[in-house]
Amino acid sequence: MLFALVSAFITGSVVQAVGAPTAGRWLAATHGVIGLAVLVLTPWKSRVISRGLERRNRGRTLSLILAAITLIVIVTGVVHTTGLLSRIGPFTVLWWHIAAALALLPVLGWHVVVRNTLPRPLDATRRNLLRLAGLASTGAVLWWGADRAISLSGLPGTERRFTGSHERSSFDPTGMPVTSWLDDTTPTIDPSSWRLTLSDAAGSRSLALSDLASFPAVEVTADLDCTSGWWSRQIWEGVRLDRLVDAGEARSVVVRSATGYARRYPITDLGRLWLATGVGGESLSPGHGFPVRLIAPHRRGFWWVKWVDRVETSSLPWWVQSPFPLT
Ligand code: HEM
Ligand code: HEM
Ligand SMILES: Nc1nc2c(c(=O)[nH]1)N[C@H]1C(S)=C(S)[C@@H](COP(=O)(O)O)O[C@H]1N2
Ligand SMILES: [Mo]
Repeated sequence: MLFALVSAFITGSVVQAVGAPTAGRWLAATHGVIGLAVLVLTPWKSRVISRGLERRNRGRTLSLILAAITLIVIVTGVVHTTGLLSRIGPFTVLWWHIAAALALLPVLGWHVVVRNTLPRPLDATRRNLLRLAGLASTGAVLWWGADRAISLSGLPGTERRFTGSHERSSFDPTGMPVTSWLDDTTPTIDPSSWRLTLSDAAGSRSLALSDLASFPAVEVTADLDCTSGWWSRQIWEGVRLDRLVDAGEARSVVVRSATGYARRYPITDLGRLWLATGVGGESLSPGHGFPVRLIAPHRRGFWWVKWVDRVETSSLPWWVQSPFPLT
């Protein structure tokens, strides 16, 4: 169970980090299979639980809280997948799923330590490996059944993207949710005083909006896929970064927001990143990044930096950053 929960946590996080269709589809399915395998273990676990409850172990309440959190994680996972419900209170169902999974980790750690059952090397016997295979296939059957049930009943989840996200307001930018990663709020930016600072092999310079407008802009149809569980396809208008940036010997490029939010990309991405000033034929709305935001079609939403005011190349590799933003 420990193994299943930890693997579920890891695969869930990796699904959120990855933006590539082939890997993504398999990852999401694997995550679902592992998550449902936790359910398969309940009959065995329920015996351990009743024994533990009879013994009146100290710290029982926290174990029961652990059980409640686990249930929430699995139920929100399945509900998100069906697409039946998009939000609970202020947050999306997937947001609750992730929050509950994050809360689960420390409580699970405590439980395993207090009940003194850390995994032993002895546990990797042939018999247990066979059991593991049985568990994985039962999880897979459940996942497949859930997936078939969702399609057959025509639930919204049938249409979900390979990341598990549900479609929202495509080709209607005004209906597209305004989202921030954690705590960013929409800044008020005066377009006449806004400047883009570029720092690269050609030195440092600053562009006004009118300067940016003199670069060739193109339309890019791209899917913004937020890790809170929705995606939206829009026609963006912007300047490709390799038209603005002189890569030189740099290994990465950092795109910064006026709010301080920033991401670092491999330098080879310059040809597939755009600085957008418009969407759906209009300029960006403040919430969606006015005056300029990044379009990163092959990446998850948190890479689409809004309110960009600085782009700089760097000699560091792109992975010198937290895998997920910290603000
Ligand atoms: C999310 C997963 C889990 C839940 C919801 C859960 C829940 C519980 C509950 C409610 C009890 C009975 C009350 C108590 O003794 O505290 C219990 C007992 C116990 N659990 Fe867990 N548990 C989980 C995972 C694990 C894991 C991963 C291990 C070991 C690696 C483990 C080992 C034990 C042991 C040894 C007992 C005591 C049994 C006894 O006294 O005979 N549990 N668990
Ligand atoms: C203990 C940890 C976790 C468990 C037990 C778990 C379990 C589940 C389950 C049962 C599903 C539904 C699968 C289905 O109905 O086909 C699911 C879906 C999902 N979970 Fe988790 N999860 C965990 C952690 C996470 C984390 C940490 C993330 C992200 C950071 C995450 C992201 C997702 C996503 C994106 C889906 C939708 C996949 C799809 O629609 O195909 N999960 N999870
Ligand atoms: N500056 C800044 N840019 C940001 C974010 C943020 O919090 N701050 N959130 C990102 C996330 S998580 C997503 S999904 C998209 C959402 O874009 P939207 O609000 O235009 O839908 O913006 C990204 N860009
Ligand atoms: Mo997001």
